[in-house]
Amino acid sequence: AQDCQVANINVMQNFDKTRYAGTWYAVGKKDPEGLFLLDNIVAQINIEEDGKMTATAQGRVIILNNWEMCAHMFATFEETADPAKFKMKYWGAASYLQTGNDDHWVIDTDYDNYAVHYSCRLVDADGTCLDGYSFIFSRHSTGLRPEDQPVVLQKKTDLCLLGKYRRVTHTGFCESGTSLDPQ
Ligand code: AZE
Repeated sequence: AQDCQVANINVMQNFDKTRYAGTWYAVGKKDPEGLFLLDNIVAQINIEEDGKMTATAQGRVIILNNWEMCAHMFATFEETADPAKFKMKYWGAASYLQTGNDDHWVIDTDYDNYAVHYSCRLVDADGTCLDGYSFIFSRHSTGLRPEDQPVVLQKKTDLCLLGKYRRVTHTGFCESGTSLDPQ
């Protein structure tokens, strides 16, 4: 919806979590307030034997003024009445990382190439989002395919977040074994 009301945001129709499973590279992000993942962000979505969705994620962070590390995160998802809207409980492999309970909405995906994620943490009195974040995910670490770019651009516009995204680089920081937290 173009009225920027969180309650009117359209999410993926007939969302199929089994097709959403697997590796996603963040190629774009809109940051929330406060500490956040910087770059080299990779999410791995899993469907457990009981059918529940879980995830692991990693990304470069800077914590405690200037301590750069690779954050290893875990998440469990609670389903809601809408199959594309989840509640995500998450925590870090190390205790000094962030824990939280955020919305995890899948706005659009073709499952094989791109996914647009959205999470509003704080809805303002007027119904718009006061603090939230969004990821553009790709199955390819190199970015979106040219044919997916107009689709994603339209979704950014629908979310009232056009111009608020930054590119997420993948330099191998979280693959190089320089992580300081327990693997
Ligand atoms: C997400 C993909 C699914 C699993 C998880 C995700 C989000 C993770 C964070 C992590 C923040 C960590 C910080 C550490 C200092 C949506 C990428 C867990 C928001 C800030």
